[in-house]
Amino acid sequence: MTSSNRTPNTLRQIVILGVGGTIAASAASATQTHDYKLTGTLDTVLEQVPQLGEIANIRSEQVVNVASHEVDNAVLLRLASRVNEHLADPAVDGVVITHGTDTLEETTYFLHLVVKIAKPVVVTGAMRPSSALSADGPLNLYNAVRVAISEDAAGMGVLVVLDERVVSARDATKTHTSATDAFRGPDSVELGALSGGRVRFAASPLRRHTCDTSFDLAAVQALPQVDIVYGYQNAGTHFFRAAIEAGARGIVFAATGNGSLSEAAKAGVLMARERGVAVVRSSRVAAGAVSECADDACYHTIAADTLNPPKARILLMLGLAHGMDTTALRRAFEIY
Ligand code: DAS
Repeated sequence: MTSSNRTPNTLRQIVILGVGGTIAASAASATQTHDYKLTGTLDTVLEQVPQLGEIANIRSEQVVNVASHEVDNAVLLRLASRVNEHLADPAVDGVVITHGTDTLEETTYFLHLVVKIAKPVVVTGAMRPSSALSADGPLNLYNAVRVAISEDAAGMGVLVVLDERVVSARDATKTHTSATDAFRGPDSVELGALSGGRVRFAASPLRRHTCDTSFDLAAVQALPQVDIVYGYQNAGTHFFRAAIEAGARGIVFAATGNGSLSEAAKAGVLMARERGVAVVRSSRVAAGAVSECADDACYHTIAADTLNPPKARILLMLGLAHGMDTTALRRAFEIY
C-alpha cells in the first residue's frame, strides 16, 4: 500500500539524509561510468527528482558527504544517532538515506541492528554517476521514498532499494562492481519489488532487528576495532599478528569454504585468544552459511552463520561494545 491517494496536505513526512557516494558524483562525460568524482551534494541530487514533492513532504540533511569507502565507525555512530533522533519526532514518518554502494551493506546492517523505532528506514544509492546516460540514482531515490511512504515498510527493519528491488539490510550484498542490479541477498528472496509505480512486498525478515535487538547506542561512545583477516592458500599467521598488535578486540576470519581453519589460521586464532581477542569464522564464499563445528569448541571461535565478513565485523563490533562474551556472541550470530 502506498500513500499515493493522499491529498497533498496529508502527504507523509520523509527525512532524507545524505551520506555521499556515486549518486552525488559526476564524470567528465555522459558516457563515462568510471573515474568519477563526488562533485555534488544531497541538494543537487534532490534537484534531479522534483517528483518527490508529489508523493511526500521532504526534509533533508547532509550528514557527511563522502565516498562510502571513507565511512568509518564515527560516521556510523553519527548517522545512527541522526536516524534515531529524526524518527523520534512524531511528525516524521520515515527516513531515506543516500549512500555510496561500496560499503552500503555494512552501514545498512549496522542501522538494522541499532535503530530503535519501527518506522521505515530505506537506504539507496547509484551504480552510475549523476552525469551518466541513464543514471540510476534519481529513479532509485524516487523508489526509495515510495517504499518509505508505504505502510507495509514499517517494522521491516532497514531496507535497501536499488534497481526496483527491496532487500533486507540483513542480507543486502553488493554482488557486482558495475551493474545497476548489484544488490541482492545471496541466499534469500527479495522482500519486494517496485513496478507500475507500486511497491509490492512478498516477504518480511525473520531475524531480529531494530527494536528487537539488545543493542542500544545510548551508552556507546566508540566502537571497538575489529579487523578482517582473509584466508587463502599458503597464508601465514602474520595478518592475525598484525591485527592483534594494532589493537583489534575482534577478528573476523574470511575463511575458505565452510569456515575452514588451516594450521596457520589455527595458530593465528590461538594467538588472538591468548590476548582476549574474539574470533569469528566467516567465509570468503559468496553464499551459504558457516556452520558451528568442532573447531569452535577447541579454539573458542564463533560461526558467522550467513553473515559475510564485512557484516560479521559489524555484528562483532556491536557485540563487543555491549560486553558480550563468547556465549552471548554465539547467540547473537544465531538470532541477528
Ligand atoms: N563511489 C563509491 C561509493 O561511494 C561507489 C558508489 O557509490 O557506487 O561507495
